[in-house]
Order: sequence, then C-alpha cells, then structure tokens
Amino acid sequence: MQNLGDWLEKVEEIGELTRISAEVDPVLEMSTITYLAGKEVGGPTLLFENIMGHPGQRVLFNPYGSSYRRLALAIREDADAKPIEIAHTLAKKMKQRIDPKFIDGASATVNENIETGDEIDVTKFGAPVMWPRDGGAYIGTADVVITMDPESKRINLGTYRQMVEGPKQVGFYASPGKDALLDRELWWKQGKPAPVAAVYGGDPMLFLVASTTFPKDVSEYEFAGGIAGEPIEVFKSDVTGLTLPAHAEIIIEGFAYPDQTAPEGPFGEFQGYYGRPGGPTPYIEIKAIRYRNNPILMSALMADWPSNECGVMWAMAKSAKVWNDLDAMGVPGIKGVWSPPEAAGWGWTVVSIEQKYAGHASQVGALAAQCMGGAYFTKYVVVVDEDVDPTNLAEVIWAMATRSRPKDSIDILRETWSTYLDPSQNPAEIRPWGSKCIINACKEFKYIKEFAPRTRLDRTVYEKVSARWQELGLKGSAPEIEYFEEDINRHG
Ligand SMILES: Cc1cc2nc3c(=O)[nH]c(=O)nc-3n(C[C@H](O)[C@H](O)[C@H](O)COP(=O)(O)O)c2cc1C
Ligand SMILES: [Mn+2]
Repeated sequence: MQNLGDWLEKVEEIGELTRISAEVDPVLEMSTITYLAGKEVGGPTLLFENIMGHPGQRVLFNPYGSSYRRLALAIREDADAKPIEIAHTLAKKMKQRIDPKFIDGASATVNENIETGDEIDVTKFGAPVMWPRDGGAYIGTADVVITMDPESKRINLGTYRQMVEGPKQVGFYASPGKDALLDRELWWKQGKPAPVAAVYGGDPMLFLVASTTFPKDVSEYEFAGGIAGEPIEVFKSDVTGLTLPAHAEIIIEGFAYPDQTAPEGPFGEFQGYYGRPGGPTPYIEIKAIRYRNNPILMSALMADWPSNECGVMWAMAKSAKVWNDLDAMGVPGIKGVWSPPEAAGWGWTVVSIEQKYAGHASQVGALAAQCMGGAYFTKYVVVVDEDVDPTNLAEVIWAMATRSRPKDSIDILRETWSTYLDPSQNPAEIRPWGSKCIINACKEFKYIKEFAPRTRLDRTVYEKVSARWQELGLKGSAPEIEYFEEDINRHG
C-alpha cells in the first residue's frame, strides 16, 4: 500500500468515506461543508467529485479528520485498535528507519501525465479557499514539500502551506528554523535557486511524517519507510534532481529564487485563528507538473476541534514522540502518554504513571513538558495515576478534581518554546515565547497508603452482571473494567 487509492479503499470499507457528487464551489463552500460535517467526532473524510469550474478534478478533504481509525489504517495498523495502542505502536514504528527504494521514473504512476512550459497551469486543480479572510486559494495544506540540503544531499519532507499566486506560481511559506527554510537558504548562499517540489496528495502516511518534526540530518523518507514496514518507492526527477514519491497523485516542481517574494496569506490556522497578517513571502516558480490520471488533490482544513485536520494527526504524532523521549531518558512506570486532540493537537500532554518513588510524578511532569517531542507550544501537562485513562478527558478532569491540591500540585515554567501562532501572546511582538503549567493530579505519594480507597466493583459480581447484560435488557455489552476491589492494595 503506497498510494492514496489503496488507503481510500480501506477507508470506504469501514464506512468513513463520503463521496460528494453534487457540484460544490471551491471558494468557501467545500471548506464550509468540511467544517460542518467534521463537527461529528469520527466523521468521514469527504471526496468532492464535482468541483464548480474545474471539471474532471477531485478534492479529498481532511483525510484523518477526527478519526483514529483512518490514522490507524494509514500507519498500517488495525482500524479497531484503541487510540492509546495506536499511539504506542506509532511510537515504536518511529524508532525504525528504512531507506527509500529508487524505481525507474517511467514506472512511477505520478508520471502518467507530465506538463512543462506553456502547459503548466496549477489553477486547474480546483484548490479551495478555506476561510473568509484567507489571502487566496490554498493548494498546499495536506501536502509534502520536498527540499534538499545542497551539501549533504539529505532530502527533507515537510508540510508547509502553499497559496496559489498564478498559473506557474505558488507561495512557499516556512517558519524560522523549519528544515525547508534552512535548505532553501543554503542554496541561496551558494547563489543558486533552490529546487523544491510539492506533493498535493498521495499516501496520507507521508503527510503525517512531513508534518512531524524529525532530526534535521535524517530524511523523513527513512522514517516513513519504518512506519510502512517497507521502503517508500521513489524516483529521481530530471527537472530538479529531487527524490520524489513514485505513487503520488499530483507533484509540482520548480525553483525558489533568492530575494524574490510575492504577497502571501493571511491563512486560518490549526489553532482556529488567523495567524500572522499577509506578507511578502518566497514562492516556487513551477517548471513541471506531474499527475496520475484523474488525480485527487488532498486538502487539510485548519479549524477548531473536531473539524481540524491537525487534531488527531498531531495528537498521535506528539503522543508517540513524547513516549519515545521519556523511554529514551529511562523514566520508569510510564503507562500511557496522550496529547488530547481537543487541545489544538499540541496544547496539552497527559501522562499516566505507576508512581514508584517520592518525586516521580513531578519529575515526569517536568520532563514531558520540556523534552523535544513535547516542549513546543504545549501549555498544560497533567500527570495522572495508572488507574486513570489519559485518553479519557472525563477521567483526567476527575483526577484533577479529586487528587490534585492546587496549592502544592501546580508548577509554572516561564519563557518556554512556543509559536508565532499562539493568539494568547500579546502584543504579537512578544511572540514566540510561551509558558507552561504542570499539574500533578496523582494521589499524594507521601500518603499513598492512606489515600481514601477508590470505590471499585467486586470482580465476581461484575462478571455475573456482564453475563446477564442482555437478559437485563441493556444494550451492547458491559463496559470493560480494568481494576476491581481485589486490586485495591496494588492500585488504590
Ligand atoms: C496542514 C499543515 C500546514 C502547515 N503549514 C506550515 C507552514 O505553512 N509553515 C511552517 O513552517 N510549518 C507548517 N506546518 C508545520 C510543519 O509541517 C511541521 O513543523 C513540520 O515538522 C515541518 O517539517 P520539518 O520539521 O522537516 O521542517 C504545517 C503543518 C500542517 C499539518
Ligand atoms: Mn525535517
């Protein structure tokens, strides 16, 4: 499975693909439908098959949306795995690396159509205008932007927004410190235009990898291979020399030139607000467009939860990375790590632990708050005991309400790593600084033996009731329960 079609077939099998064959306007209407349909948690991904003014084109909105099942399928896992299991599996897969496999460009499906020179017209694909104040149509949102370090030749995959600026021109906005920006500047320092390609649709796993921060000196292709469990098939472009995914839907390629900018933005962003005002930004001058027959442009609506394409995707990637970071530091007793997608994907981290020693809970809070996978933007870190499911916000709030002691359980970290897109930091000039709150919502360790026993079910009675569930006229089956009265000495 390396193309969008394979994944879409599986998504259709689990009933999470809705095809929209009625004609829809790409200006605000597609995004409005996506926003409203996305209000239902776990709602479908939408395939728009009839785009006003763009006959023959198709747009797929919010491939992941708020569905763990679609994310599980993208990382080649069972759709019915529990969210915390998916995060743990992703964590393990992120530790593997497999080199991409080069195939002949002629057998790459994305090369079914190649357009150059006067044939180039990127406006034909039906790119959507998402929000009323956006600066234009954004063709690149669920994209994979490919750049190269001119010295080491390391290929980077990153997701950066791209606004249509003309038939042969798209914006190329990357924030300070991002790898595509650093690569671009290295070419410019050598006095050369920077080669760049952008994939607008393909295996959604590549999109997940491109929108996740990995070490700068390793190509994301290797991590994608690790997650896929097989090499990603690529070919070398004869236009830019870049390494491109063979089975993408649409790829544009070209060059970004030093000191050449065009107006770009504003854009409604992942936190549910407009980010920076529009401004002059480098752009890509397109030299070639490649696409499969009847291609699908993939789009990500950035919005408040659950209509946000960055909710589940980022929550999963961040949970997995913080989990790996805590493991790498040798922190014991980690039962689960969760970044609630409700918090704009990045705003919170919850860690559940089996408390093993005095100071353990506050140590976990501080490390989860400041490790590489967890430090960016996150405002609240909550540590809970092992009997609290970190993926269940109701349980987390219950633990905060019953186990934390605000006078002693809250720490504040100041001047921390954040983003220019945090709307709470004003005036905007003070960005990108942030601060963090760590809440220890574990039972106080000093008194853990005397801590009031939690009311728990008797296991024998629970089993009896479960067996009688249908006889009792109750729907479905009895909920699973992890700990019983008999476990009280071990888990309180
Ligand atoms: C839909 C979407 C749009 C994004 N747009 C941008 C953007 O325009 N500029 C940017 O710097 N980062 C953007 N990001 C975040 C980057 O993709 C993310 O930081 C990623 O790690 C960048 O790759 P890199 O680490 O190789 O630089 C976006 C992410 C998503 C999911
Ligand atoms: Mn990178």
